[in-house]
Amino acid sequence: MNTKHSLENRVPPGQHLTSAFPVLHYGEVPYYRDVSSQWNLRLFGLVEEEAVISHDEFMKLPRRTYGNDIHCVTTWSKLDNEWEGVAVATVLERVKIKPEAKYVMLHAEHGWTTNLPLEDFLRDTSFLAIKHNGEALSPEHGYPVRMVVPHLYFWKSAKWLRSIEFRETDRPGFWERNGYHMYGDPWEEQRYDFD
Ligand SMILES: Nc1nc2c(c(=O)[nH]1)N[C@H]1C(S)=C(S)[C@@H](COP(=O)(O)O)O[C@H]1N2
Ligand SMILES: [Mo]
Repeated sequence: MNTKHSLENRVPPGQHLTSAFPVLHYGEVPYYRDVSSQWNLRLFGLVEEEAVISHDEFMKLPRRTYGNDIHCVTTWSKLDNEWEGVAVATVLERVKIKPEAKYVMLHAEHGWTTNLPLEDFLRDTSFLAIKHNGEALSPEHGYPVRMVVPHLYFWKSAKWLRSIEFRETDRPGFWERNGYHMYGDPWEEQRYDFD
């Protein structure tokens, strides 16, 4: 197999490659003066008992390394990212999810949200990132913790993640209310969902 062919298998339709790491978001980058008192992660909604994981606790959770490709709906893709982060399964050891839960809403700092099916959140390629390419996430890329869901367009990968809500029904998050697709599969070019 030549390189061109194998690259085509990694670059979804309508995407082009970049080696840069563009910064894209709505609103202001949060800067934490004292991250251990200002950041925690809350798990709520359809769980037996809500949980809050403090920054100090989160940083002590076992980590894994992940390698993946990311695809932004604005048509750039960046291959071969190396990340360090915490598995979704590790975070979920803190709560018991009720059987009615079918969707997740990710809530970021300043009220930004994005929605996805629970089963996509639970994939073992989805994780909560702390480092990218060997360095702690920069404030612009989501410090201290961002979600990474590499099989969906990158807008589902909430930066500055603050809480995870388990829901029975799907509800549009921030960009989804503004015309982005409810699911966002890059291989199906599920970019926008205007009428
Ligand atoms: N909290 C938050 N997370 C966000 C966004 C945002 O506006 N706020 N934008 C999303 C979009 S549209 C993209 S493409 C990626 C960009 O991540 P990057 O800036 O690290 O490349 O973050 C996603 N996560
Ligand atoms: Mo995006």
